Amino acid sequence: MLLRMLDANANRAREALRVMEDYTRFALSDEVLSTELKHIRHALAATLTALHVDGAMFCRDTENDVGVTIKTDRELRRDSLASVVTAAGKRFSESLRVLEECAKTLHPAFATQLEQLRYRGYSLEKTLNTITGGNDLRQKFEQVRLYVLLTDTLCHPTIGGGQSEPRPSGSDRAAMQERCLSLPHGRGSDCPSRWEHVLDQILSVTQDFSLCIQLREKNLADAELLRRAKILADKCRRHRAISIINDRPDIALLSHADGVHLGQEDMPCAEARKLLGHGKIVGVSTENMSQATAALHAGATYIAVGPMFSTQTKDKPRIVGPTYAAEAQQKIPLPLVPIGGITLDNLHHLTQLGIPRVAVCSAIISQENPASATCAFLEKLQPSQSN
Ligand code: TZP
Ligand code: MG
Repeated sequence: MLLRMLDANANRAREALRVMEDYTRFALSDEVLSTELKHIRHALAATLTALHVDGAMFCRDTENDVGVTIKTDRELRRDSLASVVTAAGKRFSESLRVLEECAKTLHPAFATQLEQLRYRGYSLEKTLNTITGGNDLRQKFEQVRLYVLLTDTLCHPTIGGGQSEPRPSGSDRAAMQERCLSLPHGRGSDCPSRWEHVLDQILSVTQDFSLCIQLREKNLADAELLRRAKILADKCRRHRAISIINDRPDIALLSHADGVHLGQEDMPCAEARKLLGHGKIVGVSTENMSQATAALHAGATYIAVGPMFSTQTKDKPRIVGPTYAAEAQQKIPLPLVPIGGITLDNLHHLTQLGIPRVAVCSAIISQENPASATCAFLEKLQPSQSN
């Protein structure tokens, strides 16, 4: 009886390890995790051999096993590869616990070794859960249709202080103006500045994960950048939009934003991934297929491809155009974000390639009415599959 329990649980543990190892190796290409799983597999094999579990196979009686036909609905259905891995993690710790308890009656020293392996399995299970959580973020990013780059100085000058914005009334308004004037540049933390008004307008349009907002500020002091990043992350979270911080993984982490966007000269994607883990979005700017392929292998969540058209927003002499977007769309299995000079008038060059999302800066934030510009873009972009 004991031998049959040992045999069945040794098989369960080995199979569960194989599932996790193959997932980390083939789906994640994660060398560190797949190596750790391989080590656990070898250590388990050594302990089982020492316990003579291999010989327990001769007591196997599958034909008369009453458990073979007992299956629950849950066991027969897995929603995704991630849930297959989650189930494998649980199966591993359960089977190790049974092996450990059985080993106590045979050789208590081996029970301790199995206990250690069970603990290693727990931390791997936790890591894998974080990673599969990261895959959820990727799925969330796939719903994005409009990616807006937000820079205060590029916002329309009338916003937040001009005639087009509703202003606070009466004594509230006077008090707020006084506070604003007493602070450097007339703006303070309790006095929303232009970028914040624009953000509010854009976010007011929809709450269905079709928006992603990137905070793109190149010349701010770190403290101010972090303050704005926290505001952005918080507002996006409340409006079910994705928040991204340009250039700075540290600020993305501290502000609890959803991720970071990196250019070719910024921190390399694989290093940022080490810092942020698998639970954050990492986007990478690319302008050719070799950069796109490198970003894929370095663990990017999405790639930006551009510039598509001529742009005043960034000094980019070489326009790569929709031809590059089409090739990347065909060959790179990541969400793609065309960027650079995209307007309502040239958007069709990208949508006709079947690309469902674009990144836009001036065509939204430099408009007098960013909310209606956002609506106009969203109307022309194909709706998310999951909606
Ligand atoms: N990277 C490539 S083009 C670009 C960036 C940040 C600027 C996009 O701005 P716009 O105003 O939509 O052309
Ligand atoms: Mg950058």
